[in-house]
Amino acid sequence: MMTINSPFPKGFLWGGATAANQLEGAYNVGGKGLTVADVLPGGKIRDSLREDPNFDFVMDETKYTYPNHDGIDFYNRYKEDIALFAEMGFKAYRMSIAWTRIFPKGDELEPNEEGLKFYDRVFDELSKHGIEPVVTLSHYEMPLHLITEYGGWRSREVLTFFERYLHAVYNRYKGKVKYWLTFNEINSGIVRPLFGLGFIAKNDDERYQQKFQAFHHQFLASALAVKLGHEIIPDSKVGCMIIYIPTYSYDSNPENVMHTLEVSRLFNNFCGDVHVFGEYPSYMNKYFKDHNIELQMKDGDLDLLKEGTVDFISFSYYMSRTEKKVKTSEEQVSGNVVLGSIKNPFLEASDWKWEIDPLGLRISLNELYDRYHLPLFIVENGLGAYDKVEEDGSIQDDYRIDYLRAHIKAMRDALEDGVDLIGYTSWGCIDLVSAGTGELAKRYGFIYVDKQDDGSGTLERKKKKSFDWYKKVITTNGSDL
Ligand code: BGP
Repeated sequence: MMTINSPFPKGFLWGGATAANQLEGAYNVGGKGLTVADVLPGGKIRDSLREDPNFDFVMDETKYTYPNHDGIDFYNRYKEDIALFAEMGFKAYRMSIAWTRIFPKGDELEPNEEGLKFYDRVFDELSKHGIEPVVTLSHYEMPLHLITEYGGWRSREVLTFFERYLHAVYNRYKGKVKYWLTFNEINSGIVRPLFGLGFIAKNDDERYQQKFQAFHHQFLASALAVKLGHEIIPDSKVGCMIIYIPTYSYDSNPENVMHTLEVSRLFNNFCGDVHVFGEYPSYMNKYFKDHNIELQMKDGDLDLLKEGTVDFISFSYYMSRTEKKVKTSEEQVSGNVVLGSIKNPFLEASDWKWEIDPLGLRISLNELYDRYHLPLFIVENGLGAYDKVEEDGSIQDDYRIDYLRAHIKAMRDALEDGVDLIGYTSWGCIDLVSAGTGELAKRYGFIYVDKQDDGSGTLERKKKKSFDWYKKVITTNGSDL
């Protein structure tokens, strides 16, 4: 083993990350209710639903079956999967609780015991292996009933139901879970309210007034999650979770630089600022005014935001983006399809046009730490790629190793810059269903799952080449990459 001193602190939380609706399967088992993810089709079209005016939240068994209903059957195979995580040496496992296993419709008075028991079993299994759970309270799903009956997070009533959910899980798991994350990639609602906020913005009223009202309710819910977390589990640490995408100006034209600042504030900073400072940032006043947004608040709302500021910042990092105030039509289509940003000539992109930028991770860590002075936790990072099983059964995913190595080096540099980074859980440590596209073919794992998008496959788990590599990284605490 290498003897080089590692810049990673002792106790650094190395591990992997997943989300309930992307791997558990068993979507209607154990009393579980339907969630937003259960009515999204699989296949490449999912992303295009973001603003589809014809999309409706209706369960149609003929359309919405594989893969999101079956996931990778973690519901039944969690012991085998956790044993593989333990073999890699995981110190932490980021996972989410499906709200609909605990409150199938969302507005019941009492939790579903069978759902609670499932996560008891998972947490006990993790504890057996000495793996610390890091639990997302809501990862891109909310009970479908709360969407169809109440309009998702636009309704203030949802806050009451979420509070009930918080009491149920905090009281049940208080001896088992210390690290909690509130809403997965909360700022994704800026561009994609479907997953997190529970609606599709089809007109300007929904795009501005209703969307930011929904955000306000989620901020209150997040603050409540921190406050109650500290009350019920005194040693708990509760963090927010944002997608961080460092945003570069296309050139030194001050018009483009100012535009870039505005894009970045809204996307990268707004949600984090509310979570850390417990108040709305002043730059949002102008945005609200320009878009005729008037938030409806109740007495005590602003106090709650102040009382529930987060203990740490967790974030996902996959790519950077490049902005220009006025884009040519060619630039509009050549860049990042999800974000509408333009192509960066210095960077290569993944098969899904996500621009690969390890230095961007170092930049992100520095920007976040300079701004917030709070511990940082990277809870998602990885390369979605098509993997091939060779004739001898091996999976030679050197491209994934290269991607992860470069990003871990960037973390090392950021630690040397003085950033306080407490952990790294790489995304999709075991292959799972893609959130953006609904496919299984976009794989991230160290562990291959034999399941294809047409439903074929045995679900057998196989170690990829990256499995042993990541194991070595963890054993040497990041000194041997
Ligand atoms: C994040 C989500 C995850 C995950 C990941 C990869 O946005 O929090 O749920 O899926 O991105 O994205 P995708 O699955 O679209 O490749």
